[in-house]
Amino acid sequence: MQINTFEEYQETYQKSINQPEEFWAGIASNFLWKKKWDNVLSWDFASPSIKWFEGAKLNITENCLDRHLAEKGDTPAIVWEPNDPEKESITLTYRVLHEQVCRFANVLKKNGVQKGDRVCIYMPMVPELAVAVLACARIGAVHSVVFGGFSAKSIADRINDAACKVVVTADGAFRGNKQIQLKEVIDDALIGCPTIEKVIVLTHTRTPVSMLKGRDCWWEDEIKLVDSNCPAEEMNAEDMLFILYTSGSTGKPKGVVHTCGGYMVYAGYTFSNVFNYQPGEVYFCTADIGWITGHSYIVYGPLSQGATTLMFEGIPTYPNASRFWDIVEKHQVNILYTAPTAIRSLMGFGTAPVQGKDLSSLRVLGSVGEPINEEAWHWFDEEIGKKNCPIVDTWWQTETGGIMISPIAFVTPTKPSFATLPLPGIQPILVDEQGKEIEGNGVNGNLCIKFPWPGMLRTTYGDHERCRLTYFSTYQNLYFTGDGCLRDEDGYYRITGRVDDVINVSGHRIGTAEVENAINMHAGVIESAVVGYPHDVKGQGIFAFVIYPGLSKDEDLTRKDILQTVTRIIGAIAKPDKILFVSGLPKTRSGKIMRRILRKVAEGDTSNLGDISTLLDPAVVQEIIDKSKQL
Ligand code: 6R9
Repeated sequence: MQINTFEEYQETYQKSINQPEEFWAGIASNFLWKKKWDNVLSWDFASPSIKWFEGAKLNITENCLDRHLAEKGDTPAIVWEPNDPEKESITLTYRVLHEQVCRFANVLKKNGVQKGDRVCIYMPMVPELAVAVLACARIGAVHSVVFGGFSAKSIADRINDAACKVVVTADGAFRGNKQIQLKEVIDDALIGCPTIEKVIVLTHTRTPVSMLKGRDCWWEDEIKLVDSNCPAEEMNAEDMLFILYTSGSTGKPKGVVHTCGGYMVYAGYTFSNVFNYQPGEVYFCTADIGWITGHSYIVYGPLSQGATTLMFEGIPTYPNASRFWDIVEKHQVNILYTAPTAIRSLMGFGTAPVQGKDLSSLRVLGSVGEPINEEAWHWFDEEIGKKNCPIVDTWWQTETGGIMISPIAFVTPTKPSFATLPLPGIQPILVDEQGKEIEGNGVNGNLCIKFPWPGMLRTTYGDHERCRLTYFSTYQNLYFTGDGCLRDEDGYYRITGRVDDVINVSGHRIGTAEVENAINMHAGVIESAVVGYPHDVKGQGIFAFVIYPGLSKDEDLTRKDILQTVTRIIGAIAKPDKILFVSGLPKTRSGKIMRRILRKVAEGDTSNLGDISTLLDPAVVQEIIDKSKQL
């Protein structure tokens, strides 16, 4: 399944385009199926309706666990590194992980979870999070993991959207020198969640929590009451595997749906190839399982390939900026997959935290989540990879399920800040605003994909029309990514960032409308407009223009109040970096906010605002410019 030379890549790519069904059937035959498919692919982007490996039966956990037991039972599946470096790390072999997953799967069953039921998982980065995810998959329940940084309201919205039956959580989480009271947040969320019947709570931080009789139970107690034998549920290839919520240009996050067969094949194939994973190697992805990167490249991709995946509970700067490098040295990490925002933040500490650390085990480096700037690319290459490790700059999305455009380690010649070339099976196309294909090289356009791949989303939960409208209606017969893209003279792809109203803050997708809604909920706020602006560490920062009549002299306190409101409504990750109070917003005569102008102001570039004559009240622009200079 692994590609070893550039010529082989080119041949494989050609084949994957000319005979996609044959190609993917070949890849899929490397996995364990209970029954083979009747049909490799049927599709129609207009509906959209996408079906891969129809008729096939499988369980993804048999691919991630059972099939490795005979030869790799004693191989580490998960190595866990705690937040506190003084505490012991934990290793779960494939045998132990299998047993824990089966046990917890039985706990879910005992608590009423059946095939097809939705389970919300809100947990710290501990091995039990992976166990809970896999236990759902074991019994055919659909997991919906919610990142530990989201607020009670965000959790409630997600639980209600999917009508989840059970929540799996923990008392709390450690993050650097902070503690997050997860159970408390869940308790707040559940006030408005009538579908939840049971809450299973893992003991982790040992903070006191309230346990509601009849609803809440302890993970540790429950697993004692069940045995470790849990046959894997037979799933159809197109049965739902999980829902993961992500932000778009409208206010409400969407539940992206992935299915069992195609997702498994795609996550496994891309993991094995992009990182050139070799048996016995230690692979460390620094993402959180609350995001798609964690789903595909901490859990499903690596485990389906029998890899050793390292899970880290903490943050890169705790207890100091050497933490990642200490982990690499301690666990002899061979492959490190991280995000530009982490690289930039560590770069800020200079080279001292890297000095004296033995990074010689590293073989491949990876980047994901946002465009990586050249400076960060070179720092990663020189200081961490010692110019000896290929960097795979992997472009993909929650919706794509797995890596789409990326170098293949040791195969594709890399170029700083370029995601380079499409993986086999991926057919990117650049289009102009009208949807006309932009051919040739040295061109810019909106990035679309013109042919299905096994890992792509199938729908948005509970609202198929929204899936059609968001991804398949902008351009006919194309999947629209929402990203702008350059194809250079060599045919290499560089993702230039979102062309819609989505901001990418430290690799986290945040919809401007979502933040505006949250700000507008604050008493006193009449209206707001939110835009992204370049931020040295986060990639993009959040800039909010807020109309707040009757603002008292203490602007700063009001700013903090608004931040508090946003934290309550969405979570701390959506807090604006800058808030500017204004008396009006630049609107067109039809009432549309001209974000182009606000973006320029946020960037601090007000010299050329372009044509503002179509504005209802051009005078507000001058006021905004003057005020922004005082900020
Ligand atoms: C995997 C993930 C998706 C958006 C995507 C794009 C940006 C991700 C990138 C990248 C440039 C890369 N993005 N990887 N931009 N280069 N290597 O991040 O999924 O959270 O859904 O975000 O992130 O803008 O559209 P998700």
